[in-house]
Amino acid sequence: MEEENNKLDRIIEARMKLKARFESKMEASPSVSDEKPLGKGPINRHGMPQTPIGQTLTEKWPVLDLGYHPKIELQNWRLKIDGEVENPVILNWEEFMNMPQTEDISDFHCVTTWSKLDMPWKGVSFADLAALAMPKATATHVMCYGYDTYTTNLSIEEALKSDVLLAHTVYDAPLELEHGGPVRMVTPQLYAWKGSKWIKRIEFLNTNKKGFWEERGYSNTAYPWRNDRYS
Ligand SMILES: Nc1nc2c(c(=O)[nH]1)N[C@H]1C(S)=C(S)[C@@H](COP(=O)(O)O)O[C@H]1N2
Ligand SMILES: [Mo]
Repeated sequence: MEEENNKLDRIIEARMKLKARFESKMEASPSVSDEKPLGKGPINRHGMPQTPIGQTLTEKWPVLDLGYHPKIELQNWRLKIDGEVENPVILNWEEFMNMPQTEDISDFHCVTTWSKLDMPWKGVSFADLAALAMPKATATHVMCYGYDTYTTNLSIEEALKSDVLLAHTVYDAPLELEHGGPVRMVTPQLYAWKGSKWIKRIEFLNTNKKGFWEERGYSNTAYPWRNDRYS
């Protein structure tokens, strides 16, 4: 019990350090700082128009991926966090589920122009995982890897936003295989391709590298309210 409390204290302390280190970059990011975010509808939880420019709302939840749905049994599931960090870690399922759990309702914006609102996710926040591994002062970006060989890159200040989760549950049920179960990342303030389904590794980088779609002309930054789809 005491050990559990110590672990939680360590994570909280590390989170505060990370917050202090990235706060100004997070505040300068488009979803918070843009004077005229592009879109329509009521103002959402981030202060942005609910429907980003060029998006259409859908009730359905399409499946978009490379066509291969890797089935990982929970006893074989691992999440590796490495690269430019003080404490590289490999979490198994039990260790992952013993991390602090976060619930958040957020919107999902696919670059192919559909958006799905108010998805109730549950999982471990990226910020808590980053706090566990503690990125070195030189770290600026992350590369996320899926079990299907997918990769995608994003900046640490975007990944640290409080609604970025490694989610295992949605609509009160375990995340289905076709949507990236057992665990996928979600990035509600960026286009959804920045959230790897079937996530298996988060690599911290001291430079920006391109992932699968980024290599093929998609944007490095992927800001929905800037129509920032391609580079
Ligand atoms: N591992 C992995 N993650 C992925 C993809 C993929 O092909 N492989 N596709 C991305 C794209 S382009 C989108 S729009 C969303 C789609 O998530 P969904 O199939 O649950 O709607 O997942 C993203 N994450
Ligand atoms: Mo997509």
